[in-house]
Amino acid sequence: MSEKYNNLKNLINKNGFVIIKNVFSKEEIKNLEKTCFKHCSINNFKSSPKKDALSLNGIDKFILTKKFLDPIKKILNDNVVYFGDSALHCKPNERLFHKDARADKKDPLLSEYQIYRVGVFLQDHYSYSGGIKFRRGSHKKLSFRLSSLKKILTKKAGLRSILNFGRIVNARTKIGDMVIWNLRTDHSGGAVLNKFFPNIGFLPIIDEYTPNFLKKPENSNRMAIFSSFGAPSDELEKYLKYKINDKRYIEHWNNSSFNSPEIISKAKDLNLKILSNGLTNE
Ligand SMILES: O=C(O)CCC(=O)C(=O)O
Repeated sequence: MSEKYNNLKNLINKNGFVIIKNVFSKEEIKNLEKTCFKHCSINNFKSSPKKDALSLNGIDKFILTKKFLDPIKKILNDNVVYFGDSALHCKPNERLFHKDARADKKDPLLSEYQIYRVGVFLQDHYSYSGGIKFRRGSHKKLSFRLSSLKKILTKKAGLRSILNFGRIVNARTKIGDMVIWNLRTDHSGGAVLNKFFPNIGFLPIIDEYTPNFLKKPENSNRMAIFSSFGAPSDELEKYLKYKINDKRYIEHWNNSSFNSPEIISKAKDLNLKILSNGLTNE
């Protein structure tokens, strides 16, 4: 495994996210872009396919490679579970800082959460808006909501866990880069790059109301693959239990399967454990 990944675990533990440069060649992304374009064209880029990315023809071959999996394997000490919580996005999500951790009861300042999302953008976001932004260190903080206040009042979390003022970072990925973030990290899609200060990350609500003349332009199509992985853990079990009972996600599970002999054999070669439909082993 490449030595450039040696520091990934430290970086992601410290910041809540990492941006890894040049994981893929331009040609590899160009080929993947053609595949994604076909899938996104089916609904004219108005919505994203309602099945898991590993069940999408062509994208399965991209995910099930050493190149794609090596960084997350390094972060998870080669003990990696795939559970069918991945997607091809044919447009950005709403601009809003949010965490993707679910059924997460512990104090984030004092506990680890070993579930991560890997993102690959099919277009440049160094000079174009529409990428992703993160709040540094927010994986160790609670979100601003009533349940967090309850955790503090019932002493399940300390007051320090609510002071969430880390720097906002625009990922500014180039073609071939990869981002990985902890599911506890605050992130928002559709990141706007200010034309004059692209390295200053503003709140998503400010991005939303930034006039066009102050923005770096958007790409004509915006596609990205987001793929989740975790270490076998109590947190992962709770996460899956929550997700498979979430009505908004039923269609996703029902439309996805990872039981083809090709997928099973590739996963085995790559030492990747696949939970089919988030439920059963293999
Ligand atoms: O489309 C985006 O950039 C947002 C992705 C996102 O929020 C997620 O995958 O959790």
